[in-house]
Amino acid sequence: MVEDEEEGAAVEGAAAATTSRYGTAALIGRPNAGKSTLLNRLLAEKLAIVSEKPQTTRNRIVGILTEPRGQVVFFDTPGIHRPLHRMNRLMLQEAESALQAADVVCLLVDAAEPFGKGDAHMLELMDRVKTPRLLLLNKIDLVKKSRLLPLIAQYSEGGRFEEIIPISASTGDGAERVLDAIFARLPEGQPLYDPELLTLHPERFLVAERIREKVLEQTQQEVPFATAVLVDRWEEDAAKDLVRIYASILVEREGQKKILVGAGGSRVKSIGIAARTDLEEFLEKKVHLELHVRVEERWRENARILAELEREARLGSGGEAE
Ligand SMILES: Nc1nc2c(ncn2[C@@H]2O[C@H](COP(=O)(O)OP(=O)(O)O)[C@@H](O)[C@H]2O)c(=O)[nH]1
Ligand SMILES: [Mg+2]
Repeated sequence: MVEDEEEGAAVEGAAAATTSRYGTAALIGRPNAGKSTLLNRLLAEKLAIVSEKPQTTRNRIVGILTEPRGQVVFFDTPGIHRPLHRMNRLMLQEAESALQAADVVCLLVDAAEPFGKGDAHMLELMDRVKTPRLLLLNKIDLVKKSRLLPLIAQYSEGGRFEEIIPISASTGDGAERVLDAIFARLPEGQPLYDPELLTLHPERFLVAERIREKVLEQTQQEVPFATAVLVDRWEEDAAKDLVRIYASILVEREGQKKILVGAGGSRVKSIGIAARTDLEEFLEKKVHLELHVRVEERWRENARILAELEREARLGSGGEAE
């Protein structure tokens, strides 16, 4: 990681008034608990893609929050689940390494769902973590207050959690308390990153993710899980203030390709329109988007393709792809 002299000085100046804290916080939990929704809420920016389908997040997503009191680097992680493919095993590694690296661990639980085996497994995992742990009971907008109290009592047993905070990542309820609880547990230190920096991922990864989000929105059953997006080409046309993006949507079988393309190309066209609208807002310029659906048999087991996807997501110093 490169440190920039001038930026470092600016950060110090801004933070001189109060004690500054710096550290990392991991968002951990089962698929669909609301980790990515919370990350976006805390950053007040849509960084991680969100969907009602489980296993939407496949990589560790880094989001940076800078306030006068300091800087938190968040790790949003893939949900902890039973891995069926090589890809899913890599997803679990991403979650576990975030768990080990963090200064504070936040376990998110969907409070609207009954406690199950998966939740018991999460608690076992928490028992192996040495860092301060917070429990965030999410989706309280869907839960009656009378149901919340027994849940809090249940999770208090064992004394694993330093705080139990009911939240709604969707409405923002409880978000300030979460930040207070995290900052209180971070070591003192100077922020490492430019306060303007939101993430360390290359822009083309964030773009591929947003395209994938539209695929998730517009497909059902096994198709979302069998899909990956790769940006093949990215051409800036400065004269027209336009960017041309050519991306491939990978599927595993011809049948899935047929579904994704749709009758007369209607579905991929509709995905393309939704993605272009979103990307124009995100990149703040006109976007020309071309999507190409490609069959890559068993790509979720294919080390070469997984490595390529991993490379795309790789953390840089932010901004452009290297
Ligand atoms: N009602 C409600 N829905 C939520 C809340 N947080 C997340 N969701 C929804 O739950 C689903 C999964 O959210 P996501 O952030 O992708 O979960 P993740 O897999 O843990 O990252 C999405 O449909 C979200 O809109 C919440 O606080 N309240
Ligand atoms: Mg997620």
